[in-house]
Order: sequence, then C-alpha cells, then structure tokens
Amino acid sequence: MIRKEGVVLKGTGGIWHVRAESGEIHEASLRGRLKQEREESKKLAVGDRVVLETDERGEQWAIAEILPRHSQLARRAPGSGQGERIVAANVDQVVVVFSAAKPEPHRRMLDRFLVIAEGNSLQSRIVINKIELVDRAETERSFADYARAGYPVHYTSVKQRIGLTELHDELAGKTSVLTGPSGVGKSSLMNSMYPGLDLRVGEISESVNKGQHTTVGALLHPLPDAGYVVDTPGLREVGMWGLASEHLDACFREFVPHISECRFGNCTHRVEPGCAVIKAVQDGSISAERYDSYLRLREEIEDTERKWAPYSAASKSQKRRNW
Ligand SMILES: Nc1nc2c(ncn2[C@@H]2O[C@H](COP(=O)(O)OP(=O)(O)O)[C@@H](O)[C@H]2O)c(=O)[nH]1
Ligand SMILES: [Mg+2]
Ligand SMILES: [Zn+2]
Repeated sequence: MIRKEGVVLKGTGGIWHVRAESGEIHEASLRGRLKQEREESKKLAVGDRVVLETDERGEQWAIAEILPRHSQLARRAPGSGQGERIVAANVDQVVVVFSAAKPEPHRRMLDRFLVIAEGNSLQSRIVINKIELVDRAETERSFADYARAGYPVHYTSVKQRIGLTELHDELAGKTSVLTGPSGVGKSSLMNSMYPGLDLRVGEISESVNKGQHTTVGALLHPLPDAGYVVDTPGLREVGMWGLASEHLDACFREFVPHISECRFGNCTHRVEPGCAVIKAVQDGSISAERYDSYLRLREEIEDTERKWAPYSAASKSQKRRNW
C-alpha cells in the first residue's frame, strides 16, 4: 500500500482530484468512514490537504485522512449554524479585483467582498486594474481609506504592464481566492502573469449561472511557480449569509479600535449617544463612504434576520462568534 499527501483541486460526483507533491494528479474517492463523518468541519473542500492511500492491489486511490485546516472560506445558511458549505480550505488571502475605469469601481461591492473575507478571518488584498486609463494619483486618493485601514492596494495595468511583478510576488506560494466583477481584467491579469494558465475566474456566476441558486464548486488551480488560485463561481454567491448583524462592525477593520470605546456595548453605531464610531467618522479617521457601506450592509443583514427569525429562534442561543 502506498500513502502520500496531496491537495484537493476539485470534486465532482464523489470523485476528487488530488494533486500530490510531485505534481501528479490522482482521482480518489473518500473512504467510507470519512463519508459518514457528519461534522461540518470535516466536509471535504478544494484546498484541503489529505492523505491518499492505494487499495491492496495498488490500483485505486482513496482519501484516507483529511488533515487539519488553517483557514476556510465558508458560507452558512441564515438563521442557524446549519447548512454550512466550505467553498475552499486553507485559503491564505482574498484578492479583490476592480478596474479604475471601464467599468467604474463599485465601492459598495468592494466593501461587501472585504466583509466576507473578514467574516472568515481571511486577509484581503485589493487590485485596481486598468490604471493607465485614469489619473493614478487621483485614484490612489480615492482608495486611500482602504490603504489606511490596512489593506494592501495594488494599482495595475495589463495593457502597460504596471504592477504585475509585485502582484505576482504576492500570489507566489499562497492560496488566493481571486474575485471581482466581470470585465475588470481578472483573466487578463492571470494570463499576463501566467501565460497559458486557463482560468475561468468567476465567470460561472456572472453568465451561465445567473439567477440560479445552484452553486458550482470551486476549483483550485496550481500556479506554475508555487501556490494556488481558487477559482470560485463568485464570492457574491458566498454572500453574507449567516453573518450576525452585531458582528458586522468588526468586519470593517478601521472600526475595530473604536468599537470598544462606544458607550453602549451593543451599540449599532447608528444613532446612539457616545458612539465612538460616529465620532471617528466626524473627525475623519473613518471615511464617510465606508461608514455608509456599513449602514447599508447592516440594514440588509437585519432584513435577512427578520425574515429568518421564525426559523432561527431555537438556535439564537448558540449563535457563534464567527459566521
Ligand atoms: N485598458 C485596459 N484594458 C484592460 C486591462 N486589462 C484588461 N483589459 C480589458 O478588459 C476587458 C475585460 O478583461 P477580462 O480579463 O476578460 O476581465 P474579467 O471579466 O475580469 O476576467 C478585456 O477587453 C481586456 O482586454 C488593462 O489593464 N487596461
Ligand atoms: Mg474572466
Ligand atoms: Zn458605536
């Protein structure tokens, strides 16, 4: 019997594609014992590190063990903690791509992606592509609040080959979830950094799958040097489902130092007296736009919570700190 470790690249119909350290890809099914594991955290996902074993005749590979994860990108159904889906495991960072123009950057959507990443305790990195189309200094000023909040911001141009080496270096050796709206240049960026790499990057959700609730599984693409890119059917589908409204504030990084200074422990940062977040917006240390995003997302999450309240009353007491 041969045993080796590998990383799950994709799964379809119970068959998992697992890449061994040698680069060889094996098709394997889950051992029956693992299949019966109902514990959410044990569900297999792309990015999982597993131990493969052959059968006695050395013909077929099976996944004998799922190794511990250091992180995951999950979606949870609203209401209870039930129905969690792991989109990808062992993710190192979320790379959110927008363009400086054509199409115009959509800040509200950017904030939503960042919240999803924060809610999963994942690092994010922002890429503003097509920078040659605009005045760079002006664009940098308009994203200054993200840099100030601690997010690395890359300004790139595939057309003029600006910032590609720096971005490439930040992908090397890491597992990155690449996301962003259609048309901003995700495929172009990947193709110019990794010629020949065939990525669909989020296209499923944007075209084929539009309006449907089916979630096509994520794929893990090995990068030619080292590292992986998770090609998801769009983070939007991951959504903020299951993020409790009272945890949203902590998903806005620059709010965090202020939250504990609010007079009320359950401050929603909307109208409360003695709110340190509102004060920070007034004195300019939190940008009015980010604060506005917070208010809108909070509305949205509370709407969802009201809708699901009848179903989740029983699970209220077991609400988790993470979502
Ligand atoms: N001007 C300009 N156009 C770009 C740049 N990068 C990509 N594009 C164009 O933007 C369009 C969408 O690119 P694509 O990579 O398909 O975007 P995706 O939908 O995010 O994968 C294509 O016509 C690209 O040629 C860039 O840096 N500058
Ligand atoms: Mg594309
Ligand atoms: Zn407050």
